[in-house]
Amino acid sequence: MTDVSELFNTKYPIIQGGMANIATHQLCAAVSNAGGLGLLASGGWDRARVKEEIRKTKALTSKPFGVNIMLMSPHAEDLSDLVIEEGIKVVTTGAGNPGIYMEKWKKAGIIVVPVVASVALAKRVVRSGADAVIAEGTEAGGHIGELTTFTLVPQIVDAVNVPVIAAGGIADYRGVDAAFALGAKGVQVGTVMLASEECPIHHNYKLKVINAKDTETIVTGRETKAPVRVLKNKMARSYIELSRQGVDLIELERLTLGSLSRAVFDGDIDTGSFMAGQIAGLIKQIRPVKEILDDMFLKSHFYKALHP
Ligand code: TUI
Repeated sequence: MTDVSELFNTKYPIIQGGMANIATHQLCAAVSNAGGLGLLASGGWDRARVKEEIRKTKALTSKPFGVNIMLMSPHAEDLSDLVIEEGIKVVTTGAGNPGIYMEKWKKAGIIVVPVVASVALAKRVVRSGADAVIAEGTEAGGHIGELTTFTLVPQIVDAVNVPVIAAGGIADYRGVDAAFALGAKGVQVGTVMLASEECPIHHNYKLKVINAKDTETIVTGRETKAPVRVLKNKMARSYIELSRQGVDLIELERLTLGSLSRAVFDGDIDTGSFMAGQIAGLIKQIRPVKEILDDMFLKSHFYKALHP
């Protein structure tokens, strides 16, 4: 196999990250139409809402696309059946171990690609039938593990016999080449897609990404065992301050409730939760998805060598 473009039947070996409330049909179809594997993020949505998004995506693209299932969602079980009924080709999972769904997905012919943040989980999901794994480093936005992309990717490459897709900290051709040098066969990107023209988020969110400097992200929620990387703002600072003071977890949860929606839909600079990765500092412009992808791969030495 040259790279995961063969596995996904795409032009480029790239998956768009499954960003809750953000990766809807507009972004997913744009990425698939531009030669990547678009992904619908089901986040905390219920079956009916995800079905609607799948139908809308099918109307916008004839190219392959995938669905991401966030395993902490109360709807994960329902959605695990929906992807089979809808004939979805690729399923990625996040924030947990998808083991209990693997058998039925494999039987349905779905390409299953779990996001993992450790060698142990990578091995476990490959044993239960995963076709590839996404090794996501702690540079990534949203819910994260401990290890960096640079350390995680080669360790997982050596530990499993399926293609590894690198995620966390990749936003241009240099990141793609670094990932391939570590042994990855593809990349997943999220943050750079936030700054695409097609991404259906509030303009303030995009501005926050393109104006971010290198040290602009911070990790909240370490105490609740659900660390989440966000761009610094009033909300993130008060969360960190309150948790330092030992405020109880229920109080902290109340503070964050609905904060991602406030960022995505309302562009609420003060109380929104603007999830983004550390590479935000590298991203300076809002561009069409096709330009982002073409630039990322047509300048990549590895891609050019593999696709002469
Ligand atoms: O899932 C993500 N990123 C996300 S999910 C999300 S929604 C959310 N919001 C607040 C708190 C929690 C979730 C926002 N961003 N990325 C994939 C990912 N999966 N990153 C890390 C992991 C992961 C971590 C630990 C996967 C498995 C794991 O261990 C599970 C186990 O059972 O060993």
